Amino acid sequence: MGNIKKLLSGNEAIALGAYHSGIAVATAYPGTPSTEILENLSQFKDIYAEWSTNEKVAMEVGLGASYAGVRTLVSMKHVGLNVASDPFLAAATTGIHGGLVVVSADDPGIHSSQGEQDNRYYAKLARVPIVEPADSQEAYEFIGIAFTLSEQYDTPVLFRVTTRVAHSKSVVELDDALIRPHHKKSFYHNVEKYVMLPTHARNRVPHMHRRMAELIEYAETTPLNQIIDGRSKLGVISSGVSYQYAREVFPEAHFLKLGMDYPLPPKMLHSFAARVDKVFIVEELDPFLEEAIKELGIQVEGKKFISRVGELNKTIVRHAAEKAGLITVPNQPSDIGAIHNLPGRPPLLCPGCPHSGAFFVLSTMGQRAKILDASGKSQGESKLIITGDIGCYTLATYPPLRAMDTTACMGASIGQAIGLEKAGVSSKVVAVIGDSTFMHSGITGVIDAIYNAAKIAIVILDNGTTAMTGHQDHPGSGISAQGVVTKAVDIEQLVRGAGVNDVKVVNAFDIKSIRAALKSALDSEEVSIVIVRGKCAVRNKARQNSRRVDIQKCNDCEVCLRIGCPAIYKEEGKIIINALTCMGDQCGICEQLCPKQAIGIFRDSK
Ligand SMILES: Cc1ncc(C[n+]2csc(CCOP(=O)(O)OP(=O)(O)O)c2C)c(N)n1
Repeated sequence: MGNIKKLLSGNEAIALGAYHSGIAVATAYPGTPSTEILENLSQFKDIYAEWSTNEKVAMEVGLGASYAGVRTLVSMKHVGLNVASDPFLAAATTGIHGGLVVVSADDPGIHSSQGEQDNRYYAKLARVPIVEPADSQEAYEFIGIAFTLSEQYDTPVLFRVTTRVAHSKSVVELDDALIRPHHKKSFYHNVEKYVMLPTHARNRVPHMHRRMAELIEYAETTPLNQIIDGRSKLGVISSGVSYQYAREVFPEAHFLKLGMDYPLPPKMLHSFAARVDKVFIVEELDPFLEEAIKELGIQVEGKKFISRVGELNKTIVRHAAEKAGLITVPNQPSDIGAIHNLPGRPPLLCPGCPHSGAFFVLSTMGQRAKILDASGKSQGESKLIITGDIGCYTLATYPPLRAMDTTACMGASIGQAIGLEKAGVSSKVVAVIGDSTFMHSGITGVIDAIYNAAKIAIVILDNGTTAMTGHQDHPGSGISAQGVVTKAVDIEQLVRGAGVNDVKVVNAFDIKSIRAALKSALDSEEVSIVIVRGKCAVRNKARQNSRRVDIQKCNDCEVCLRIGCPAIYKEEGKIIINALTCMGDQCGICEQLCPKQAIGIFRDSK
């Protein structure tokens, strides 16, 4: 190790470690908690880094680059690997040429995701190794080891992190020896390896099993797995961030710290178990290690005492240890629910959000507003079903808008709308999807709707960015991850090209036009699309002036409060518009909706 030290998050350390390991290509689709990996890599101008259209494409671009002989990093959030699973398993079958490391950033506790899943099982399914760091130093070092491992065993490597490791900062000592080795670009024609016809694929399967047997041998001696001797007769097996909690709870125990979660080292595990009286496993989410270790005939405990739901922390592990009779906890205040005692801050759309107007109109259409109760539960069949998607706009589910009935996974809104319509619901069905999500996986739904003559309306909320994950560019913005102006994919042309005749583009801040376009789309007998276009408020720097309420004219009807704009609220019985947060000239939705013309612009004094 050299003497340069840096304070880095796990994601920053992964990016720097990958760069120092000589990667030439990096691909990703944004998603918490993985996004900063590519954001950091895109700063290096001597490598190629792209935001891919979606995770599947990211994996495919990564695989192509690996076939060209260069080291490649592909990163995504846990659910991204569901999207990329087909090429991921294909990569596991063909093997690689230049090292291919796939980062899966899992989100235990669902801080910012549509679900909780333990992606270690993907490695087992694909028969590839998992490397898992426990802090930023390891994230930096292990990435280099993962690339070597990938090349040595002709396999993609799943590099797993979780939110705490990805986002926590700690000091990283950089390694001078790792700085940018040279990698040759060379594609070798080898159809038996790269063309997965059944005859070729059949031959790769025994190769994968041989590879796994060799990886087990590697796991026995790799520095990724360490035994740390302790003084008690308790043995603890752990990995990733769970190891950090376990170290604090069991300071005296022997530890087997796994930096490689799969495949496991049987000899090492047996000899570890033999030197202690009892083995306890501390792992987040599913009993992935526990099941595999039990299969080796080693008696262990873990999940009997530790929940498989959500994130762990030191207190949860301490309580589990106490329940298991491994420690006695002196009477001390519990911090188990500490974070839950903070005041709730429900997420809201921003003041001046270009999504608000469309949702306000949708919420008032088809008697939805009358049919949903305060909690959003149905009191009967409304005349409009709104299938939703994932992005900032999912927040329109909450009151006062309550304008979303479903959200499953990225791109699902359009398929779900088709399914509802084809199943014969009596209501009209409209799918609502953001521009980045549309590029990611909405277009295939449109093609399905055209092909199968679905009578649905589709609203594409085009704010020109991937707002939810921090304003990354996407194919519709025409700016690459490295800031190069490329060609923007035009959503309108795209859907017209797919066969949609009825396409309207409306200004996101013009309520009358939105209402007219939506009414016509819902009355249509064919697939119709309304593109609601308006710049994301957070990126809108041109804000000037603000709106205010003329209390003489205001009759307290509260229509303006139903927009859900956080700049508008009621205080001491009066409607107030916060002049500091109101987007002023850039928005004006409240002014258009006020039936008493009580809202107007308040010119900033110059
Ligand atoms: C498979 C998958 N990949 C990535 C994400 C992370 N993610 C959530 S919403 C979103 C896109 C949001 O952009 P857009 O649809 O344009 O809506 P906006 O937030 O801009 O309103 C992303 C990338 C995810 N939830 N699932």
